[in-house]
Amino acid sequence: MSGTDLNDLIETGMKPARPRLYRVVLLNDDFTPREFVVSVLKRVFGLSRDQANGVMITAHRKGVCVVAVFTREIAETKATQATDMGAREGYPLRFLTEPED
Ligand code: TYC
Repeated sequence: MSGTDLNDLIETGMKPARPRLYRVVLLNDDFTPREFVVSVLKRVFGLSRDQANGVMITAHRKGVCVVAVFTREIAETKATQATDMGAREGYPLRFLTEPED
């Protein structure tokens, strides 16, 4: 058997290209409660309470904070889920994605 993508890689000795990675970035706002931000970071991104609190405080003080890095579809899905959780409560909480270099 031949002609599969896997056999092509084996026969040519080529390695698959690494997928481009995307940062999920949390934006500060003046309205979303701190504890709500922490709960979203824990639920959507699997952060511990201490990690979530650190990300929230950095965004609060500096305006933005990188939450995590994923392949594009996962980054976009999580940013949308997290933004929607805020919107459902009437908060302007926003998560963006941006490609790494
Ligand atoms: N700045 C908000 C407040 O003082 C808390 C907050 C922190 C909101 C980080 C968004 O990304 C954020 N209630």
